[in-house]
Amino acid sequence: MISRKNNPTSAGGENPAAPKAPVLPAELHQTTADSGTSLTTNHGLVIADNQNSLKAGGRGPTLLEDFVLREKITHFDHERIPERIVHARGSGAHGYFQVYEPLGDITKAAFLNDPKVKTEVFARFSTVAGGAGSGDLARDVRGFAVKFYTSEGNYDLIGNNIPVFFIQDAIKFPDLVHAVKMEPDRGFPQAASAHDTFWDFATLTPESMHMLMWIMSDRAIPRSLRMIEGFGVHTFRLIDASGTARFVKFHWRPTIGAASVLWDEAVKINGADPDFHRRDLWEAIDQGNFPEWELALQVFDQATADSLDFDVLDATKLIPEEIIPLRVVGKMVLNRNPDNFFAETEQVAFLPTNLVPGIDFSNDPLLQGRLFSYQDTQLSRLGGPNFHQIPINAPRCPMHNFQRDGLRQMQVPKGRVNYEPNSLDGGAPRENPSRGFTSHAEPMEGSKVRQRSATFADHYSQARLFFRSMTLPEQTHIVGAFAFELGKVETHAIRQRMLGHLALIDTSLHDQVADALGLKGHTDEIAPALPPRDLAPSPALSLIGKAVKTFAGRKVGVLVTDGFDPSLLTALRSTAKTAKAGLVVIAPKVGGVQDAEGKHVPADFALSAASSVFFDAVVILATSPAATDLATQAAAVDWVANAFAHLKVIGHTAGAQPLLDRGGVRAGAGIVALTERKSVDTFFEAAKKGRIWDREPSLRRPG
Ligand code: HDE
Repeated sequence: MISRKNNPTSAGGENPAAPKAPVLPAELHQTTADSGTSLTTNHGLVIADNQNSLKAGGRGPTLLEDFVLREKITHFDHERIPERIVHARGSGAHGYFQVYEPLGDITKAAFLNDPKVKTEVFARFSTVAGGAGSGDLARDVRGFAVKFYTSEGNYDLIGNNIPVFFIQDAIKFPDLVHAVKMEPDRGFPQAASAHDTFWDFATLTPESMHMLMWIMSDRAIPRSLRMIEGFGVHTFRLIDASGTARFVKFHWRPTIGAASVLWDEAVKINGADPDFHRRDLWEAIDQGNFPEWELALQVFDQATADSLDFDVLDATKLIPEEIIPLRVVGKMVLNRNPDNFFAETEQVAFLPTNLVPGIDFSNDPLLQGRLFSYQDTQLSRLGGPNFHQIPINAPRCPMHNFQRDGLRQMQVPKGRVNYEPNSLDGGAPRENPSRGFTSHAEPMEGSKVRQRSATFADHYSQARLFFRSMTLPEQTHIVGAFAFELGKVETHAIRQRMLGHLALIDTSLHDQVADALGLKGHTDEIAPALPPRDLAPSPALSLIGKAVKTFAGRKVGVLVTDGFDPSLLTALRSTAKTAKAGLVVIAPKVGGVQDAEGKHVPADFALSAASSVFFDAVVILATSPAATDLATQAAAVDWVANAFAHLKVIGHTAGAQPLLDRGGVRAGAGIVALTERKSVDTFFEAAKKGRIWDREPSLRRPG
């Protein structure tokens, strides 16, 4: 505060000799013009004072003349650009992709043919429905977009963590997105499908049934962005050097396995740390635990496509791995965090039209619409046609053409030739039929129609296939999700309609949801375009069924109290390190505790700041008096009760019992008494297997 006493000019009138109130500690001021880097305006003028605006007297009005202030504030006023209409909330990282062996038998794409080459990539993961500031744990599909900066130009594989989509034709996309986003009159809910407009649209759109099953499954609430699968969704084409085209479906598989959280956990994580996924990705990369995915392909020819009982151009269908197995072809490693979130993660512009020779589109009508949309959206997001010059979007290979000028042109093209053909500049770029991109010459004929192919008409069989491929806990979670979402819907008729669809998908699913809602006998009769068929289940679709038994990339939270046994913490630390897992020490207060040997042990977090929902398994190293005291504290009791309710493995000392009792922890599978070194191994062995699913039926039922 500048007081009147040391500011004698308050009554007006200039007094340059008046003492100035210090604003910053002296060492933070740049004291001499020549030391260090000088702050400048955007035009290079060195700034002498970045703490005070130019005023008519120390307490007088600010002068319009203050161009330094005006430049700074004007720039600030324009710092935001329109967020993405979908996928606004995203997190990105740099890395590389490397193919395991040349794929010349199926594609001529250069980056898929040289195992020595590490192709630079930038990946962005996102939720779809919420705004840029929404919570990470929304029930939603996750975007999985990868830009490969190849020697032949940028290739963008823009997929999701779910292999199918809500709609079959691009013309329905604006309706779908309007329906799921905030309702237009009230502006809520944010990042949630649990509202009337979404379920109204979905229940009137039978083609969405298969995707609804995935969205209501655990896939929509991942444990970590490092633990999601990715899918190209559409059928694409690969072209080999002889020009032979084959169909392909793209898959990404995380090497540490795919995993999800429970819905109750998701809700709590969103409150305790809305940046949970973004932070997790950042910290993993920062600590050198680089996330990795293998790229796998389902490659098939036209005859195989014709033999399938659905249309491969229909994005609401998947090809079970049991029918066309995955060929694992390479690996992506994300090993560098962005330097600047805005410049990179926000400004990255993915385009399904970014292709390289050897890869091509199919006629999937959803994909065809995307080919136009992404380019178009960048024009308004990034302010004009030169967004490819932004460093994160620029190709790493040479790029030459005669496109010129436009808003935000950053280059200074030389010479008088800006057209082709020309004879004035012998060195000017020319088309190149031998290396250039050519579209697959697919024969075409047909009438110009607005029509949905009859081969797209089965909306229920694969929804049924998905449900029946799930393990029991996964099926129960789907029932719970439907019950939650439909429970939030206000219009009863919408619930009835959805029950009608569920009855077509699977009778037991329908009955369980109707029961959870308390709405038996409220089911609409729905006449399907085609009656659903029983297809062979695909166990590969189950997350639990194929869970990787590992604790790598996971995190254990260790709650310590005064007087705890430090040898157990040492053993936990070293085993966690060997398991490539994280360990976080939590104490009642962030200042830490004194161990049994009287040594001060610092804490990473206070109990109140590190809810047990952040961890994959927990340990309580408590003495009996400390546990008795903690048992009177709601935060500690919740910590333990939540870990138990979220089916986590819990390691504990004998002294922790009073707290365990208060938290309702019952002895049984996954509750490991920690006594000496060996018991620490037992704890990690149990934690590796993931959640204790058998505990769940006794703790919650859908509804
Ligand atoms: Fe997108 N989608 N989308 N989408 N999409 C966008 O492009 C669109 C679809 C996907 O991290 C937008 O640059 C249409 C399917 C991802 O920046 C926009 C249709 C799949 C991302 C757009 C679809 C996706 C987007 C918004 C139906 C899975 C985020 C900002 C025809 C295969 C990429 C932008 C990133 C983003 C349009 C359907 C994935 C508006 C019209 C299917 C991962 O152009």
